[in-house]
Amino acid sequence: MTDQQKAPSLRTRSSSVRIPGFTRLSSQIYNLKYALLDNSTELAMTKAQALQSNLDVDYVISYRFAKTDKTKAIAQFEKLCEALANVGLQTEVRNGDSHSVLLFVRVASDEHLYGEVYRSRVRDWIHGVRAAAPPKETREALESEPLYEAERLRIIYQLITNPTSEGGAGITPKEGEWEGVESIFALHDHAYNKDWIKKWTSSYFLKTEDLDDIRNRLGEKIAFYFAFTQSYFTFLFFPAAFGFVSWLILGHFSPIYGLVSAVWCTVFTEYWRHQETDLAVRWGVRGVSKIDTRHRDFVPDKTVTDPVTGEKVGFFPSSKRFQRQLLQVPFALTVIVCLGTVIATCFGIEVFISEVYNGPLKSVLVFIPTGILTTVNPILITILTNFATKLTDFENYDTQGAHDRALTRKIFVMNFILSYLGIFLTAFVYVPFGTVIVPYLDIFNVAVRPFAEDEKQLHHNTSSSWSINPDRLRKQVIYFTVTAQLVNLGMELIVPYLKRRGFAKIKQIQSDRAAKNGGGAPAASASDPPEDAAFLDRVRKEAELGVYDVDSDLREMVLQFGYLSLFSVVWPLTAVSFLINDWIELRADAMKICVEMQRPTPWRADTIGPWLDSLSFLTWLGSLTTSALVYMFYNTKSGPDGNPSNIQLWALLLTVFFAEHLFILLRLAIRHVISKIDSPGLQKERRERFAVRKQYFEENLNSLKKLPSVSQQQSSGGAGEITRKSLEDDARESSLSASTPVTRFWGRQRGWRESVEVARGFIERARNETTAGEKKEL
Ligand SMILES: [Ca+2]
Repeated sequence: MTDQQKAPSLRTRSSSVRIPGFTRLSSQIYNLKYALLDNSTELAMTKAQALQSNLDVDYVISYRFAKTDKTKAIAQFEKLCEALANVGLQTEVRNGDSHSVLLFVRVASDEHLYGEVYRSRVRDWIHGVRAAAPPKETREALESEPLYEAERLRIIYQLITNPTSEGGAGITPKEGEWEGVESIFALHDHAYNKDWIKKWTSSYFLKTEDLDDIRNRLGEKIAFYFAFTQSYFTFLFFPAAFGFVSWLILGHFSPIYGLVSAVWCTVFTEYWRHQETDLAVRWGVRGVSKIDTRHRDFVPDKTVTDPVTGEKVGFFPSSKRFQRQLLQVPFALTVIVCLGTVIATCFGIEVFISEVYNGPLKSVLVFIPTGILTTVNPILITILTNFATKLTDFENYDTQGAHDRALTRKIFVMNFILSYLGIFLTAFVYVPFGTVIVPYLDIFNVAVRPFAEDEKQLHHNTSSSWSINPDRLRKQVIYFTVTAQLVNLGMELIVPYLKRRGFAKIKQIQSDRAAKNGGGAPAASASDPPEDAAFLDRVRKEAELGVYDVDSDLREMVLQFGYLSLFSVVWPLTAVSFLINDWIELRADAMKICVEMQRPTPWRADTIGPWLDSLSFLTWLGSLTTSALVYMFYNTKSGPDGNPSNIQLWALLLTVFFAEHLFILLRLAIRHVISKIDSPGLQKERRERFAVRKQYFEENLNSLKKLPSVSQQQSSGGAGEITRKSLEDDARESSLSASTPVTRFWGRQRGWRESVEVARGFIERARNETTAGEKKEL
């Protein structure tokens, strides 16, 4: 049986693996969630119909005028419709909720769309995203490579939002003159969504075809998120199994587990790097991240002529940008100081209350730090994120890609501190220096003084009898890897729902106020044509939904990976928890996109971007923390006793240094091995490039074929018997006629046949001499 024969039978077997009972449950959840979204009292039949069809609508533009002057709003809306009509879009208007208008947009003619598609594909070809130029005939191009839904929606979205200089309508939602344009969104395909959720919740594994489906519907950027999470999930099986065995046999802080975990993290990171390329080729997007779209808020210093293209372009000196980028250092310090102070203070209070303080209300007071963290941190993060956005704008990047990368890096720094600082404090401050520091925590007396009945309770067991709690580190890791993950998952599904309700309320108040000023407005649905009522009701609800941000989901996964690479040696079951969590996470995120968010605009991507760098960084840092943790805790079965003299600083540094170098060697080796793996995507790329080369080669050779080739000339020109006699005649002849030494030298033999003939003469003569010599010797 060949491999090809085997493949289909394997596929049918794996797809028949279904989770009993789960399919029904999942579709019930979907219906329930949708019912929450939809609280109208219309007949179920019409509602079902409204969910089935999008009536050919490509995009909906929500235009809000609650805060603008009426005549100004009308003038601006007229401008909006005109701009859209100019780029070949047909418009249709309906009444929206609370002082808004819904503008439905679709492409006026297929011919117009095909033109745009062709333009987009040619642009890709010029940028090297596709190997071959698309066929000149658009019909032919679309037949050989049909338009997929995400491509169609992306091209129309770009038609609406691209600047007029690039052939778009130049609509910038919520910005500048288009402030009234609240959102531009496509309508959900509910039939597909329902199938999607049903399919995913009923199968254990996602296949590449499932990811292709996401790519076709929601675009490559979102597909990359799901592909990454699925890859990570599949990889988790090994550390989960190994972690479980190691938890049973090896215990905590096992150097063997630490080593295996470091190898695994490296293999995963490098494998993903490889797979990313493979998927990018499979989806035909390799190189799209290199197509630079101009950053909208870029402010050039001056205009210069590009030495390469000869075009006039805005220029901002990179030395000046570098000076501005230096502000990242004080920014990072500010982040560390702000977040670090809050986290360290809460940490101190927590240690003090749970381990030093022994007065009344202890069980309640231990929640003080959690309270502070959950209230202060979100506020701090909002402020710092604003700061990061302003700083990135100030750095003035000329391309959108560079801007996004710079912002992501800053956000990663913030999240890094938020996620890991607590555990770092326990492992590297509390444990080694606990006995030195804890007595100073008496300053937190102030916090609990009102509750204490006498002085003794405040200093119950400091310094003399106090010893560190060996279980604290493990408990903390378990908290972050189990409890916090579950809380995150819940928040992800609940927060958008609450947010939606909150915004609906605010808008209601806003329009109520407007109504008071300008007289009572009728309900939005009052002017609906009866046959569209259910559909419009549904569109109004989708208009209220949030905008999906795939980066926040990616960030969540990368930070989760961080716990595994940095601290899983503390608690080897970490991967088991993540394995379960991520199976649900993948489905919950799909559900979130379908129900809680507007249909995302399908953007392209060929990588998970700067998050890949974060992944590499966390893997590298993991080799440091794991070796340090193993060194500090391995010998003490019950945990360290907290005496700093037990930990030799030089030995710790040596261990870390050695482990880090070992890690770098290991990574080089793994990267080398993985780069040798061939994959269908890479084969496809090579095949395409070969086909292109062959095509050009043949096209150019066709013109050459008219000329006779050198060998033909010789065989036809040099006809006739070649004898030594004729050669000698020729040589004599040429020596007479040729004038320069060079032409005489090269004129002795014509063509390779004559060279062979002359050489044969030499060789034969030589053999005769040697045989003669041999005879003499005998
Ligand atoms: Ca998520």
